Amino acid sequence: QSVAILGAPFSKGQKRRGVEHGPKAIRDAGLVERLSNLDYPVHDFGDLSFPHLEKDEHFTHVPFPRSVGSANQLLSTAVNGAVRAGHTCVMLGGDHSLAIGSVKGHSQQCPDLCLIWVDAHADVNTPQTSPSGNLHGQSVAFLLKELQDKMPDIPGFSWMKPCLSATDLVYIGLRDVDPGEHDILKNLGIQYFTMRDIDRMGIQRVMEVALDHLLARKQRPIHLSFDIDAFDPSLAPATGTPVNGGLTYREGIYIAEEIHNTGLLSVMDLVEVNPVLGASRKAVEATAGLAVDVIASSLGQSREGANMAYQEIP
Ligand code: DIR
Ligand code: MN
Ligand code: MN
Ligand code: MN
Repeated sequence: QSVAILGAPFSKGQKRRGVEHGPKAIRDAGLVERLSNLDYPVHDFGDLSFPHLEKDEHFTHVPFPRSVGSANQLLSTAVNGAVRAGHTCVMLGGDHSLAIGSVKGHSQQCPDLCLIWVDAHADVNTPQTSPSGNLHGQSVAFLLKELQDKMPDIPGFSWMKPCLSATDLVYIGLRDVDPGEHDILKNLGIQYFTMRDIDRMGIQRVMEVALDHLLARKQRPIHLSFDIDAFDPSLAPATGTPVNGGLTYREGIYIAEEIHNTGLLSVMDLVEVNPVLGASRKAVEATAGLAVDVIASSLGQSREGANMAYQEIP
């Protein structure tokens, strides 16, 4: 198995500039070198280039709908191609609206995929429930079949049809959920683990229940969508919407290791690293270095010191 890295320098799913420099920050933190310590070839396909749209008026209070729509359409084609070529795909954001195209492109190759969303936020607002209007807080609403009748025709998204059911999704790390999002989580019976659940159950039990929920019935490809703001802001300060009380370093790495250990990781997103928002160069390097650690652990870097070679021994 080989790994494909796709950079997605895009920021118009939210209002703070700088997150488009996330892919460069994560590469500068040594991503490719770290992955080359693992046992498979790594192909860095560089950054996608997204067209700049001159005219892109708000849709109700939602900014940049056409820019977000067209960037995601392009990304979905790229992810689809990388998976079709046999790669495990790592998408470097950019803001979390990019998960729309990443998951959609993945689902075109793997229609039975399941989604693990690691985030302080649920990102399941519809334009109607969204307090901010920002599309990075609405990605999951585009993906869920159950919300199709709640989604208006947003300019730029005519290509996008939902591809997941509510039972195909698990959240981990939630601690800032909008009222309309909470209604959706409850009404659709979505499985989620808040930071409070992690406090109560421990991360080991959370991962056991989460993976069982998605995989017990049948083994299927995993899409991991990891928002760096899932981590505590003391560890990941360079991000647009930090929320206190996040994942510890060890909890975040444990999540990644357990997903690796399933052998089913097919595509992962690492999003919302914003190097412009770090208070210092050290803060930016810490955040980007953490992103590299999560990606490496998801792909098989082990704290035990051994790598995948030993897993092959029956
Ligand atoms: C908020 C913030 N729920 C919104 N969402 C963020 O704008 O919909 N997601 N920051 O990562
Ligand atoms: Mn997010
Ligand atoms: Mn978030
Ligand atoms: Mn391994």
